[in-house]
Amino acid sequence: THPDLSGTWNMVSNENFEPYMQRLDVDFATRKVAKLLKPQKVIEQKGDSFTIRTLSSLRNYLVEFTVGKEFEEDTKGLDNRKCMSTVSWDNDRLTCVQKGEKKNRGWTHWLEGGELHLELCCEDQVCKQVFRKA
Ligand code: 1AG
Repeated sequence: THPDLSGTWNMVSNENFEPYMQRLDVDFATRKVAKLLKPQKVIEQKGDSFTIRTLSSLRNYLVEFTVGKEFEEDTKGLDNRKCMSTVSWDNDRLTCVQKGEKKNRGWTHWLEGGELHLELCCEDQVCKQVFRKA
C-alpha cells in the first residue's frame, strides 16, 4: 500500500527554484516574481488516480493522471511545453518522467515527517520544495 498524499499543503521552503525555471527558459521578469510565491498544493488521490493543483496568486497549474499511464502534459502557464509524462510509484515516492525537449525532466513527491516533499528536475538543475499540511 502506498502513502496517501491527499490534502491541502502550504509551501514552507523552495530551494533552487530560479535556476530550475531558467533551465525551462522562463523569462527574467516571471522568474523574479515566481520565486517569491508560496504556492499551495491541493492533492486528490483516489487509488491510482491523482489530481494535483498548484495554486498561487500568479498562476494555477492542474495535472491529472493515473499511475502507470502515459499522458500528454501541456505545461500551460508554466514553460508552455508539451511532454509525454508517466507517473509511477518508486517504493514510497511518486515519480514523474516528463519526456520532451528538455533532458532529465521530471519530479518526485514523497512524505517525510508529516511534510510533503517535491523535487523538480530539469537537465542539471534540481529544485527542492517542502509543504506543510494547511
Ligand atoms: C509543479 O509541477 C508546477 C509548478 O509543481 C512549478 C513548476 C514549474 C515552474 C516552471 C515554470 C514557472 C513559470 C511560470 C511561473 C509562474 C507560476 C509558478 C506557480 C508555481 C510556483 C511553484 C509539479 C506538479 C506536481 O505537477 O506537484
